[in-house]
Amino acid sequence: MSSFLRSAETDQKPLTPVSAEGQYRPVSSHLAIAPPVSVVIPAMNEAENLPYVFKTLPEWIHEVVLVDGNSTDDTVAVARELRPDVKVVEQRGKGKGDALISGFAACTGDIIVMVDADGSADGAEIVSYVSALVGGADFAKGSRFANGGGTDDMTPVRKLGNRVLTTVVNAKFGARYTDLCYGYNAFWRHCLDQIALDCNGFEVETLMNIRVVKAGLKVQEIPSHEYNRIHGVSNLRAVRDGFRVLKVILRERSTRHKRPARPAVITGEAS
Ligand SMILES: Nc1nc2c(ncn2[C@@H]2O[C@H](COP(=O)(O)OP(=O)(O)O)[C@@H](O)[C@H]2O)c(=O)[nH]1
Ligand SMILES: [Mg+2]
Repeated sequence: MSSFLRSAETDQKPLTPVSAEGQYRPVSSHLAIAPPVSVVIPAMNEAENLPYVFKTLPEWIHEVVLVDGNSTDDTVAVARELRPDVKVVEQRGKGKGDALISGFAACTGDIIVMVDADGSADGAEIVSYVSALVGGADFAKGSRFANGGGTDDMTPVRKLGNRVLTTVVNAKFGARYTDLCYGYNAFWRHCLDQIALDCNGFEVETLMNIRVVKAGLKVQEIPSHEYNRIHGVSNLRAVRDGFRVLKVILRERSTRHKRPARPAVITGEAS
C-alpha cells in the first residue's frame, strides 16, 4: 500500500517505473502507484454499452472483472472481444448486490473500483478515487451531489428518494454523505473483511456505505458525474428498490454488525 508523488516541475525526469516492492504504475503526470487496481463491472444485457465503458478505462488498471448477470445478449462475447484479458464471472444468484459480491471475490488487486456497465460512469474519474485511497482513505465514495459532481440520469423521483434516504442514514449512523445510492465507488480490498456484504439487490451501495461508517473506516467523497445510460433501460424500480434500501437501513440500525459465518464467496467461475 504505497504511492509515489512527484512535483509538477517540468524539468524532472519521467517517473521511474520500478520500486523495491515492484512495479509503479504511472497514473497521471503527477502520480504513480504501486498497488494494483481491479475494476469490477456488473453487467446484465449491456453488450451495446460495453464499448463505451471499456474505452474510458485507464490503461494502467491491473484487471477488469465483468460479472455477467445471465445476459441474453452478447455481453460476454463483446467484453472478450474488446478486452481479451477480461476476467468473466458468471453470476449464479440474482441482483446487482449478488453480482458485486461475486466480482469482489474474484479480484486480485489491492484496490477495487466498482463501475456500472451502462455508460453512465466515466472511467477517467478512476484516478480521483485511486488518489484518495493512496492518500489515506479506506473507502472512496462517489457523489453526484458534492461540489464538482452531477447527474444526467436521475429522475426527480429518484433524486427525492435518494435525498430522503441519505438524510436518514446521516441522522441514524452519524455519516455526512451527500449521496447514498450511487454505484461508482472504490476501496482497499481489506474493507471487504470489515463490511462482510450479505445482500442481493440495488441496496448494496447503501449497505456498503452504512457498514463502512459502522466499521469506523475513513471515507472520502469523490465528486462524480453520472451520464445518461447510453442504450437500454435501467433495471432499478424506484419504489420497490427504495423500500429495499429502507429495510436495510432499519435492519442495520437495529443490529450490531456481525460478520457472516463465511466470507463473500465467488459464485461463478472466473475464466
Ligand atoms: N450482473 C448483474 N448486473 C446487474 C444486475 N442488475 C443490474 N446490473 C448492472 O448494474 C449496473 C447498474 O444497473 P442499472 O440498471 O443501470 O441501474 P441504475 O444505474 O440504478 O439505473 C448496470 O451495469 C447493470 O447492468 C444483475 O442482476 N446482475
Ligand atoms: Mg444506470
